[in-house]
Amino acid sequence: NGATADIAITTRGSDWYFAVSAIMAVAAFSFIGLALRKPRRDRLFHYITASVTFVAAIAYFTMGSNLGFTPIAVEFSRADPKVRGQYREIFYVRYIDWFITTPLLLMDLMLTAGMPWPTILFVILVDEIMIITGLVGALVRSIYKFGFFAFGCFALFYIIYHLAWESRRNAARYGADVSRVFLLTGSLTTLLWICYPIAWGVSEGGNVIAPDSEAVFYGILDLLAKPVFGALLIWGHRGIEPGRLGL
Ligand code: RET
Repeated sequence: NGATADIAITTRGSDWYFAVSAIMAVAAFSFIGLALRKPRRDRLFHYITASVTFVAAIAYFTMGSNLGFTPIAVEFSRADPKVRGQYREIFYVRYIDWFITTPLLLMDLMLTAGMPWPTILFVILVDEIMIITGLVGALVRSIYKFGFFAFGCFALFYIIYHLAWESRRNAARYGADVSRVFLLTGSLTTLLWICYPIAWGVSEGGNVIAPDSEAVFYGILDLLAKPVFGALLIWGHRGIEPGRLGL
């Protein structure tokens, strides 16, 4: 066991990752099932949200199988700061998931708010910058890590400003029901997305918590940000004609 003895790797995470994967898959099929009961024109938010949960199901299946990670040298051991030359597993597959799913979640929100495509595409670009800087930061040595992290946090601030201010005001123009579903899902998103850099800071960033705890932290965030968010969004859209939002 010499090769794995000095790499901090999740030991009990696998079952949990598989469980999250199963929940994501059930959510995805449920969203598709709900879509099939609607006329084709009214399925946009079902399709977007089902895609998000399908991609997450595959990412979590990958992590449950102990794949999609790479060992990265950490400066200090979590257990004993005097011990050097240790490694931690960094799940790069998370970032492949986020690169695909966070733009879709932003589309869910900004299309609900009736925002125009140029604005949506620009905010999505900023979101991709956030994910990529997070990935690079996760993979490089710790003296560089927090430089990339800072860029990612700036990007997140910009996204939150757009949701909390520009999109919220725009949604209000479409009536009380649109405003209500945007406020609910937008607030949930703001609250949850701020927790991701915290999880990153204590996992990939600072190697403060164990990979088992990382699995739980990100897993709960992802369950709230994808299936729970998606269910609320689709439920909130029940009385809203997509045509009213210009879709
Ligand atoms: C990183 C590190 C760099 C700084 C910031 C981050 C934010 C990530 C976020 C991820 C959201 C993911 C979601 C996934 C799917 O449900 C990349 C961790 C700000 C906000 C919502």
